[in-house]
Amino acid sequence: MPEAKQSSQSFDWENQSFQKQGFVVVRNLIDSAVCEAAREVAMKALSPLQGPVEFEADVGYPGAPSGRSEKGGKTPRRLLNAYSRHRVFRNIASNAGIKNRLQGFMQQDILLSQCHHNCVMTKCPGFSSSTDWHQDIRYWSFDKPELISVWVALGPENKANGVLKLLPGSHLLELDRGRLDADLFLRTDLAENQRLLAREECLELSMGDVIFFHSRLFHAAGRNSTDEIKISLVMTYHGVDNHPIPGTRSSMLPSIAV
Ligand SMILES: O=C(O)CCC(=O)C(=O)O
Repeated sequence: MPEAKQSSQSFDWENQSFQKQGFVVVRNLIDSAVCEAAREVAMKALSPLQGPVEFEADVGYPGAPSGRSEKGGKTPRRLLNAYSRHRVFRNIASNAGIKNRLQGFMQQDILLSQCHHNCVMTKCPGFSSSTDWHQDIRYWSFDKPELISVWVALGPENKANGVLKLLPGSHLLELDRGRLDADLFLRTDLAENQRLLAREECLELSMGDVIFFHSRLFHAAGRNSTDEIKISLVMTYHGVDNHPIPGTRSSMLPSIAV
């Protein structure tokens, strides 16, 4: 089969899978040399620590130190503003393999949000937290809840170091408010939610693998129980026709045509 035909068929398959499951994993999409370079930039930004940074202690998730002055309280959770930090991150953000897929999934031209994700997740040994089941859209404000996050593994990701877990198809669910807790995490004490959680998929990743996931897809992640940091670049995109609501956190910085 000619290569062009084969790749358009695999794009169709990815598109169908994304619409149905709310996510797609593309293996080995980013060159390992590019990933190594991005990882090195991230490691340099961690020591000495270059802001802006979100600390584990700031979010208070399970396992996080209780304050910045506590033991481990200066453990970074993410390096913020990845897009403006370094060209290696900008190059990945505008990678053709990422952009073409996003345009296919959204059926329109896309913009990168500087307000959401746009970060390097740095899941550190020792004091990292776990993140309970949530939809990213819960604190975001756009005309439509149609955004896609792109998670680029800059090293191995597995159960031991806190890989992402996803609930396939959950981007299509309309759940009653009572199924979520005060902070809009999925309540795990409810039988109907436990049935949903039985669908959990945990996707082990290698350097250069990319997950595309819908902003309404429920996802969670564990702690890093290894001695090695886990580093991932995470970017969020929306269609050019889907605008942030003026005056909200989602509109604080302009989105970028990549
Ligand atoms: O790596 C994690 O703890 C999960 C991060 C996450 O789901 C998020 O920031 O939305």
